[in-house]
Amino acid sequence: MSKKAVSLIKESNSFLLLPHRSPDIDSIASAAALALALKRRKKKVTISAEGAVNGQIADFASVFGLEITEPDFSVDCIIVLDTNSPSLFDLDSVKKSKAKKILIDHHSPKDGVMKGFDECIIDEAAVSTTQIIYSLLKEMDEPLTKETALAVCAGIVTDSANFIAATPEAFGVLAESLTETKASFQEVLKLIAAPREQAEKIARLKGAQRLKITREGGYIIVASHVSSFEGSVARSLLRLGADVSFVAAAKEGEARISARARDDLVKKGLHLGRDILPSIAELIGGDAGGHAAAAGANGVNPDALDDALSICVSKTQKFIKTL
Ligand SMILES: [Mn+2]
Repeated sequence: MSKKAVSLIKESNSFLLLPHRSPDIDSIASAAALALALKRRKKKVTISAEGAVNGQIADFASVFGLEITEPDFSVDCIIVLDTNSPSLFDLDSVKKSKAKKILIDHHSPKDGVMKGFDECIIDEAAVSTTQIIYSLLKEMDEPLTKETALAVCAGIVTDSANFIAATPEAFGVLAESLTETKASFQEVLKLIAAPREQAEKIARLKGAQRLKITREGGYIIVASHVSSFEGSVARSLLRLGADVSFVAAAKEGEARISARARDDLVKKGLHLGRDILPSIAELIGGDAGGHAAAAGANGVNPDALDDALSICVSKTQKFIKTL
């Protein structure tokens, strides 16, 4: 863990915490755990994020007495959380700010983006960014509170896809957090339970209806398209039986692809965020990144999505042929 990051944090009095665009539980929980610790130290903290903040995420923040507001870049220190993709936060404003800049993330790093930061704490082995925050708070000698524990655990449960991608270290952090603060796991589950909206259920069903199936070497690769909830749809397609799924979502001037892969292919070396999705980033006019088993791409060219899906599928076939 970075000593320099800890001293940058200790020296600063005002903070802007930036979870990524349309924040998920891990990024808002990371911001929450850090914000609570900083506030205990009487520091001024604002949390801000690009794009829409859904009701579940706003509710999550409000449980901790926090709010997602307009960004104030004229602070002592800016901390970007859970992303190093320039399309997922306002990199230009971060760069222009005179603040000290810290990046905390568990996705595969992008050198170009990291150059803009004074310190980067990147741990790809961490299941969630909250797992990194847990270590950081320890290094800051910050006592673990029940609220912090709940936020840390929420990030671990959601980003490990309910423990499918969990590690012994993540289980360790979970057990330690709950034991030490006498928080219960049911409280964590209550915090992250989201009644699935009708729109998401429809997206999942339409995603399944529009499937294109490709078989390669005993594996099943699927591609589909919806108008939103592409991550949820990509996940649900693995549960239906696919080994790898690519789901595109097109809006006017906006193109997104979400991809998921089963663990056995990942163990054999498939890395969606590093080897598959970056190959279509330019085509859709944006960038791509993520983990081996879960990755995404964002761009501005929805007309290219069909071609992009085909490329993703054929790249995956190529990988399977090497096995
Ligand atoms: Mn995350």
